[in-house]
Amino acid sequence: MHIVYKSEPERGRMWQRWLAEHAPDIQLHLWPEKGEAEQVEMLIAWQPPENIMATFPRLKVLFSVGAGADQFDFSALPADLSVVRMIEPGLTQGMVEYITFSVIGLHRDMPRYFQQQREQQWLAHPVKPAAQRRVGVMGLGELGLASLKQLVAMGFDCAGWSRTPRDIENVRCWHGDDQLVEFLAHSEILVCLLPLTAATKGLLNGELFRQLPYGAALVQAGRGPQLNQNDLLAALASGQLSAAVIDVTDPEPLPAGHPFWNHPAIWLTPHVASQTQNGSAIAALLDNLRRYQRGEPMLGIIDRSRGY
Ligand code: NDP
Ligand code: OXD
Repeated sequence: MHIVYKSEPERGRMWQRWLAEHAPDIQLHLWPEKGEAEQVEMLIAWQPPENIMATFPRLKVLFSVGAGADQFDFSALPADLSVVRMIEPGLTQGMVEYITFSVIGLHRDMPRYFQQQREQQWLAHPVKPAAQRRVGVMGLGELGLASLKQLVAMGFDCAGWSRTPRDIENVRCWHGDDQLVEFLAHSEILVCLLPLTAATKGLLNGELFRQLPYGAALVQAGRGPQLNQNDLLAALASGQLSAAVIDVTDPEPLPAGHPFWNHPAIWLTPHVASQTQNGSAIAALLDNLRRYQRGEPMLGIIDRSRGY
């Protein structure tokens, strides 16, 4: 089977060596090398080349090297081309770490204490037990579920929100637009792990913030365009929100002088909540390739009608 890889070259070389050892029947060509382009069935990329089908006339599958596929322009891809996103344990574990760290930091008032430290102020505030802290996770997919499992294990009072109904042990689940209000009322720390779709673009806005308990905090690790930045700043200024951990922005990077850079109640990270881990990802990818060869459904196929 012939595959072309078009992303970080170093990872490509590592994956090429790994496949040569573990799956010598698979030929991985590193872009711009294409092998015999008319033999190529799969492309692994963050951004595919223009005129993808003219370049690879027999292409069947486009793999995203990341967990999201919103970076692809679906209108430029033929309807029968399968688009598959990355699901791999290293990426999931990275997100669990980031969400856990963020929730604990917010739960334990760390943005406030860092500000007090800058002001040389020694002032203790009451510590709430985790069981009395209500954490709500938007998005109950691969990453939301794994993060909730850890938060439940730590004793937080957890809730989740998804598009379709879910049943998760020790997590109060709500779904759909009609149940969003109830879910938000439960979320003192709101975590966003939603994919970017027409329905989630701009969802984190002033109207939504007003439905959270007063003084709630936000962890945004989904995609930048989901957040209305001005509404976040207004909610922080009014006290409706007390703090925010922001990993994804629009644009990325933020321009110099953007108010998020120096905001005392915002922790900003440069889209590093989680990253595809080369070693575990190639094993997961090979597993998916074997499924394809056996004629079984691959894991992580994007349903274009849903947008994720
Ligand atoms: P999944 O596709 O596995 O899960 C998506 C979840 O979101 C599902 O539970 C789905 O509901 C829910 N959802 C989608 N649309 C809506 C909606 N309109 N209303 C309510 N719920 C909705 O995705 P992953 O968990 O793998 O990843 C989630 C996102 O995390 C990625 O798309 C990406 O944007 C982001 N990400 C960020 C990274 C970072 O470093 N910051 C790294 C990796 C990913 P249902 O269960 O009903 O289908
Ligand atoms: C991803 C990401 O989707 O890095 O993997 O955000």
